[in-house]
Amino acid sequence: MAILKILQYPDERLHKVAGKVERVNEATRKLVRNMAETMYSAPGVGLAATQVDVHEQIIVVDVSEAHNQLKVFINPEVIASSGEEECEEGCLSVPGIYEKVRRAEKVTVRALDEKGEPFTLEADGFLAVCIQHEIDHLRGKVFVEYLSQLKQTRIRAKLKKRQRETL
Ligand code: GNR
Ligand code: NI
Repeated sequence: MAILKILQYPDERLHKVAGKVERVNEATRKLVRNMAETMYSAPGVGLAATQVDVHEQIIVVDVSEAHNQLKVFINPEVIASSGEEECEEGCLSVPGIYEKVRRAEKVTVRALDEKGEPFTLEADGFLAVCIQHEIDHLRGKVFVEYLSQLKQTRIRAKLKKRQRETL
């Protein structure tokens, strides 16, 4: 297994749109294992392949306290959503920044699992927030893009400065 390098905002590769996984094979499963290890070690509750510079529709999520409920979504699609909820979000690609984002309260997601089998999951609460945050990454969207232009400019400047100082 391996810890993968997570792209840091503002990096234009975070805005690439991920392509569909054509077939789920051993290489897909190896990437999933490495993404899970990277997420747990960060630590984080989710990770999208986009964040490790792989532009395929793969996400891993685990919102359990014991880190024993890994969920893998390949080619995920939100097929239904309802309600609205605001949650303070963070992102491993935008370290140290936490801001409130409004999203659907409940989502129904259709995806393939790591065996390539289709499944449907209904999620609410924090799991629903995380799934939407990760699917956004696959579309090239980072949560700060929901904020005002002023906040985005400030966050970009802050992270660029920090990246210069830690080189
Ligand atoms: O670890 C993470 N925490 C988090 C908190 C609130 C809303 C979303 C998230 S996802 C984030 C990991 C991450 O960046 N995934 O893309
Ligand atoms: Ni993120």
